[in-house]
Amino acid sequence: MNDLRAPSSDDAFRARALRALEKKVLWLSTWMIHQANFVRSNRDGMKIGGHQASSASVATLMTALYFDVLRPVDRVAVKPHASPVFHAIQYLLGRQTRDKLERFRALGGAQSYPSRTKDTDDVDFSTGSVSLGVAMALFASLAQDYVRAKGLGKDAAPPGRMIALVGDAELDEGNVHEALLEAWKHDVRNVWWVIDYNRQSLDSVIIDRLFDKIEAMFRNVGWRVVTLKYGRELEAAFRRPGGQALRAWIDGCPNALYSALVFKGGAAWRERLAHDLAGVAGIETWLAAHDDASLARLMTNLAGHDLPTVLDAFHALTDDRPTCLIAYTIKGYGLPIAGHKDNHPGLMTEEQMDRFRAENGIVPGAEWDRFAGLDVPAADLECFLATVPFAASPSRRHLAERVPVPPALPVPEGERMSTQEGFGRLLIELSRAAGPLADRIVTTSPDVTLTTNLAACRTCVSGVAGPA
Ligand SMILES: Cc1ncc(C[n+]2csc(CCOP(=O)(O)OP(=O)(O)O)c2C)c(N)n1
Repeated sequence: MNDLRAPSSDDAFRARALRALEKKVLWLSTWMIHQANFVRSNRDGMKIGGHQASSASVATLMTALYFDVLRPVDRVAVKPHASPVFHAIQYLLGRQTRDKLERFRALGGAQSYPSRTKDTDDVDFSTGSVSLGVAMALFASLAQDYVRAKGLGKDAAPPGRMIALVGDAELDEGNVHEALLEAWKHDVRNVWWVIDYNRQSLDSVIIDRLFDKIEAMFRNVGWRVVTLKYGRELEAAFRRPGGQALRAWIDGCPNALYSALVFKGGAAWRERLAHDLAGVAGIETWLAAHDDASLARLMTNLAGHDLPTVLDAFHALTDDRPTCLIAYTIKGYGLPIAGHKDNHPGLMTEEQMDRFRAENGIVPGAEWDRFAGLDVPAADLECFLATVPFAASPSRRHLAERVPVPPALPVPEGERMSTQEGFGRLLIELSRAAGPLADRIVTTSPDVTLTTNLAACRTCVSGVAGPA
């Protein structure tokens, strides 16, 4: 360190360190997938796959969360296709091995989708089938409330925030909407759903103006909605002559056209804007002041890729109100496949990867080096990583005390009965016996307490999801 002040007290240093880590997260997640597909030996030639574009879309959001915003008590459901980003972050934090990254999607390697059972780097929720993690984060918050209300938790730490990083297409799944209503019934708290609004799904572009509806839906169930649309550079451009027309143009731009222009790049942006905004005072001068590369950079400066904007938005959430953050992003941001309509399973070619490696200042052979090519010295980054709040405790897992379970349960009296009745009567006996086991039994039956004979069971709370 040149600066004698502690890194954590130096805002400028923090900003530089976070920016460097954001770049490294994008590099490592992209390289991990490339390496698995093009470098690692492949005995049978079968497709390996991986999602470079989906990962790039959330590199900034996840950098902000894991390296600055999260505390050990928080829990995150990571968008399934962003698994490489999660593993890259854990690697930078020293909680994932290079060997597992090199075996991404292979037996024993880092998993395609974050897995609590198969991954070893502290996954909070297994996500894979899209939308399940989203709902899980929400139900985890209800479970947390239950545990705290019953005094079953061990410590008096403040409640964790249950955070889901949500692909916009995940909202097509019905369980998400059921979960929202259920959460409303139970006055859910401490939940953030961060929607990675890249407006691209697997096969298609998200229908325009869907988000008016989605926003209304969240507000309807009492959630705060925070929309992060433009980054600071675009906001500055909107303040220049012609800027209001530019903003109106982007606001009205169909999702499919925006994605296509992102993919085509600066020359295409120039041609389209010169045509559509012809005659608007200030636009011609503004266009002339940018070369193609800087024009493309500016037109893709969405808030979900603008680290300071993202950090400010997260840090502004200081109460426990459930919150939906809609972060405008670009699928494949920072990669040559950005915006391409088929980029969901798309992989960068070897030539594209060679260029990307050079742009990242990484020499062949140094691809896994945690700090290669960054403009912050490695020792300073190690210093910074040692102060990351999320990594402050060595383990985030809690082990519950063992609860004694009777060796046998009395067979319910009676000649004949249905299994449903038998089950209900066994549970009633357990509940009458009271004690720690009874205190911890929660049924998750949705609205079938009577028909499953659980009505007399004093500890059973029907409709609350998740065992304590
Ligand atoms: C339950 C379920 N339905 C459909 C799919 C197929 N599928 C895989 S990815 C995907 C779209 C992903 O889009 P999005 O959630 O917006 O994430 P992105 O990768 O675009 O960021 C779909 C529909 C799935 N995996 N699981």
